[in-house]
Amino acid sequence: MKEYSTDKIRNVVLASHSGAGKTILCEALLHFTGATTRMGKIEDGTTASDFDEEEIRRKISLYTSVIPVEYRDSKINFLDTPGYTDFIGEVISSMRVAEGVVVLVDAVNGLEVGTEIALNYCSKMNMPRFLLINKMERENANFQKSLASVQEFSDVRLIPVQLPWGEKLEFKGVIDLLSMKAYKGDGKTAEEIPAEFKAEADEARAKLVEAAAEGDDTLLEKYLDSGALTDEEVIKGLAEVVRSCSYMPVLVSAGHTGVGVLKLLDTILDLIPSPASAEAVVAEGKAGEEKLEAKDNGPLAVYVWKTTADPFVGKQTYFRIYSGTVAADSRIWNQTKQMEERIGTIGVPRGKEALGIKVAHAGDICIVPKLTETSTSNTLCDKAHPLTLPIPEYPTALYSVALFPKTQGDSTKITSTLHRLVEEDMTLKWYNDGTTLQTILQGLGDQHIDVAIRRAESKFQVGIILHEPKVSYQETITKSASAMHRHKKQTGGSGQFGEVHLKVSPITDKEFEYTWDVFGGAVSQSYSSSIQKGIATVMKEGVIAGYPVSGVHVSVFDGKEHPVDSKPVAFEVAGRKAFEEAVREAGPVLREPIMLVHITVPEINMGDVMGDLNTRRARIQGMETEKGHSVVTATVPLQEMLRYTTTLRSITGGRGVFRMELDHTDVVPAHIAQPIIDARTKEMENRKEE
Ligand SMILES: Nc1nc2c(ncn2[C@@H]2O[C@H](COP(=O)(O)OP(=O)(O)O)[C@@H](O)[C@H]2O)c(=O)[nH]1
Ligand SMILES: [Mg+2]
Repeated sequence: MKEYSTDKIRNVVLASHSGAGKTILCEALLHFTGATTRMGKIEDGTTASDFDEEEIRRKISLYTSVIPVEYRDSKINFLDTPGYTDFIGEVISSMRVAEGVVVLVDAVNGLEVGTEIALNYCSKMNMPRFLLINKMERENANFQKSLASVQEFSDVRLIPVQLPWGEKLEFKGVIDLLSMKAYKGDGKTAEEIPAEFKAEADEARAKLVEAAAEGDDTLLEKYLDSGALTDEEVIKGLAEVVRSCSYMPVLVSAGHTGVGVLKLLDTILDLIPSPASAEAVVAEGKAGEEKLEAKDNGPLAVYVWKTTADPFVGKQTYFRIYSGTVAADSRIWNQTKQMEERIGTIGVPRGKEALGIKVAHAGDICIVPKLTETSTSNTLCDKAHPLTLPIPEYPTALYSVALFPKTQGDSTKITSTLHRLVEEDMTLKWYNDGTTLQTILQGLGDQHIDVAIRRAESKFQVGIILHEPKVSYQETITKSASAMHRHKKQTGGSGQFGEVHLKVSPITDKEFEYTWDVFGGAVSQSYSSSIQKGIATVMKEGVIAGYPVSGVHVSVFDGKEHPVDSKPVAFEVAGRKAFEEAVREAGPVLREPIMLVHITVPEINMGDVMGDLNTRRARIQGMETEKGHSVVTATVPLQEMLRYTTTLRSITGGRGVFRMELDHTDVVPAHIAQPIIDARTKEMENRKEE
């Protein structure tokens, strides 16, 4: 592919609710700019964006694809993102490396929840944005209604820069308010605005000029004096109000038929900043913050926003150059990993293809194969001029599953596979739970986990079984108790003898404490470490329910030894048994983790959310309402929160979010603890029978 200089590049995210037509829009953009001879179809799995086998199978986008579109001597890198909430991480990573977002709505459905979420991230990340009302040719398409549904939600004012030339089956083209011309079909040729739309267009144009005048003071002055601006001034002013996120231009299209697609490109080139004119990014350098402008001769600063590992194709690293240039056959310093990487070939990604180039310029998005250690969110730079680029904030993964290998062979591969998966995806985490001895994978929802597991199975050939994770309960005691145990085996051969008397008492400030309080030398203190060893085994394995014991003080206060038969192992057994018995006598209970949960939901869902929390043993700490949103703070046992992601989504239609952290542990109420204890007792009995 041709090389493009910084001012000829645009990086634009396509974001919306799933199904608004982003992927098909990309097909149309490629086709109507002459890059492809025909448009692919979702139904046939033939689009440039959705090339992954899982995407083809599900007929939805799961990963961001880069679709570069060459037009008017420039290149627009479209980042086609998935719309489903579980994959919001892909949208965040894409926004991180783009200068603008085109937010789509389906002209029949209007604003949908996935689009609300995309708009919220646009605001959070300060992204210049367009609203594209798509599928205008559909029966029941309604421009005004769709526009109103977004305006009601958006904190940025909408300003039409186009009007639809007809609607539904009559949707012929777009009336462009920037040039005050009408464009039929894909929009190659301009014609006069049809008479029946003239008045409406004049009125909309007046509003557009007024919005543009807000762009800067001289424009405003001129506008107030003369009541008019030239076409260039309108574009200049609008570009400014778009860049400052004061306004969101509104456009129309039907990706499917190609109507409006070229005018979309024209408007992007006019109004969305190129990397050269965008805000400088702030990197962390040796001597503090450094502002980086997208310039070829600036210090090298490259951000890795996406990586994919594939055992057949190898590793692919997608990066965005913030400053400097990257050439094929060169070396680059990975500042995050503190190591050098070799760059062989570089390319411009287009779906699954990589179109080779020799040099990539500041502002561009490229792909390199076979970087060994580089993972998503790393910064690459010049070793002599170290820089670290900021990483965006991702939602925390709160949907957990426990993973088990299907076969012995799988168990050896699980760790390395999980390592690969989380390296690619900033919203996926895994760890081994030391208490429950389970391998836990955490993601944003069941679909997210499902896709990750399928990826592990198909790409890395690892068989995985999923279970609901166990909560890491703890056993503890509520009162003091004493017990003794005599371990005696003195029939035939060498004998064993050890007797231990001990007392357990609850403590709150420590997990465990041990004291040797034997007076008069009934037992030699040299057996103390063996006794402790016996106790430690029980502490780990638990007494009543198989969970670790904590919050116990043990005092060994008496015992007996035999001059010949006493040996360490005998005292270890005696210590273990005595401790077990003492714990059983000391009012043992289970403790559970209690989470501090913050839930944000639309105000109208508040009642349902509270009602549901009541069934989850929640204690409400606070409630606030602000701008139509309510925030509930509550402490809730972790056990009750395991599948809350799914519940909250269904109560709020996907609009609710929550986060949580460990607050404290508390005693599990008897009616909940008993079944857990019973299950454990049964399990132990079964084990004995085996
Ligand atoms: N009627 C109509 N259907 C469309 C249009 N664009 C896309 N579609 C269909 O809408 C569905 C979702 O499209 P897709 O591009 O996958 O949406 P995405 O999830 O936003 O990427 C597919 O069945 C498309 O064929 C359009 O302009 N008009
Ligand atoms: Mg898609």
